Amino acid sequence: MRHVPVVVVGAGPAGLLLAQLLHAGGIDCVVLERRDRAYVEARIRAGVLERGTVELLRQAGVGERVAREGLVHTGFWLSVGGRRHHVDLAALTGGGAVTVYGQTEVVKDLIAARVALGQELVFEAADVAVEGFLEERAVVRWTDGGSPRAVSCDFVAGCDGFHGVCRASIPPERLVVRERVYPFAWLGILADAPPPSDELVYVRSDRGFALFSMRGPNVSRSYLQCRTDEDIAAWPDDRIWAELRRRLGDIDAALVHEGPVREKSITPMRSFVAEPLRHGRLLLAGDAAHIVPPTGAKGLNLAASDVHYLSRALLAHYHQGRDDLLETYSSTALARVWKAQRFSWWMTSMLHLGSDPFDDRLRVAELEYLLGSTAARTALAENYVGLPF
Ligand code: RFL
Ligand code: PHB
Repeated sequence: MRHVPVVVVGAGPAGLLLAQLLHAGGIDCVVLERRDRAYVEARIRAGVLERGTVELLRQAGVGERVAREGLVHTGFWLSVGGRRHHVDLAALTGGGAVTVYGQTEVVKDLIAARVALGQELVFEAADVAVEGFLEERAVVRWTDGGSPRAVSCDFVAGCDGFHGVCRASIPPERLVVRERVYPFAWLGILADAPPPSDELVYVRSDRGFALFSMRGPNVSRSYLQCRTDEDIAAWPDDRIWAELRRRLGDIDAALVHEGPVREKSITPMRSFVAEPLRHGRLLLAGDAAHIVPPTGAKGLNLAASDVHYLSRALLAHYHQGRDDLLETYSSTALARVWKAQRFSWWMTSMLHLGSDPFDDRLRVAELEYLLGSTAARTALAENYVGLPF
């Protein structure tokens, strides 16, 4: 059986970025992806990159397009009860900013780079199975166009997202799972229309949360808080635009520009962490190990910070014969994951409308405090631009 140093399961941002960083460090790997290339490149998800994530893309050799086309945002808006308040990220964090650049573009850049390097990337790898990761050698099996395939490896990187096979292969008694499922969801649209502002607008209104984001000066990405069992068929485009305007309030409603809706979907909201991230030769990274609700824009950035710690640990193993970073990978990555969990939970609770009147009134007080306190806004800004890796 062929032996490779590392098998990466999943060609999302975590798996592709890890493969690229390992290649830059002279370590070969095989990347196995269940879907086809077109599907992976078209999946619309995150849009806000922390500085550390942009820097990691640069280190991985794919920093050029994001530097050219990414929109640097030095602030965002909080709209509360119809009035907008500015959060000046740069002033509050001594020059901090985020970059608005679609996850789709990140994935396209990473796939193009791997293909250009002639490195192994298997799309439509079916029935991936991960075995022997607590033994001398791990073995990964899959089927490729109906033919069975297998490789042995030193390490398996489980980067196959929340519904992947890697976490599911770990005996449940070895995992500690902590989870919160929220009683609301997001209805998201991507439309060919300019966003209402050149910065993101997070809205708390008495009709629920809304978010106005973008993928470029003429492409808006907007979200509405909705029920978890919402029927998307009950939301024709006109109803969505009208609701977005209502949540933004009378003063700003006219800023909402309508345009052809290219994508429409409903996203459930969940906080989830499965610990530890290492099980012998199997190392989990990104959504395979943890999920945050999207309100804090942290999911993709956590995938990037996990991969930073993991690539560093694997390269130290191969080049310096040291395993201390592999041994501490889980605790190091999780320390940052839990801080982002706290922030994402806090942003989500503060901005969404709940069902408990007391809790809802507390959230309004929290927002009023935030708007009136530079200290509180500094804590928000520091977390939003991203804690150091
Ligand atoms: P992914 O992207 O889910 O990739 C996993 C890959 O593994 C493949 N796979 C398998 N391959 C082989 N065999 C199997 N058995 C497999 N099972 C699965 C899948 O096909 C897929 O290609 O996980 P990864 O790489 O960890 O990346 C995580 C991010 O995708 C995710 O955290 C973010 O999208 C979350 N997120 C956001 N994060 C941010 O940092 N900023 C944001 O602004 C932001 N906004 C969002 C978001 C997620 C959203 N949704 C749809 C949940 C907005 C939304 C609406
Ligand atoms: C997005 O542009 O998709 C986006 C932006 C900010 C968030 C979540 C999603 O907090």
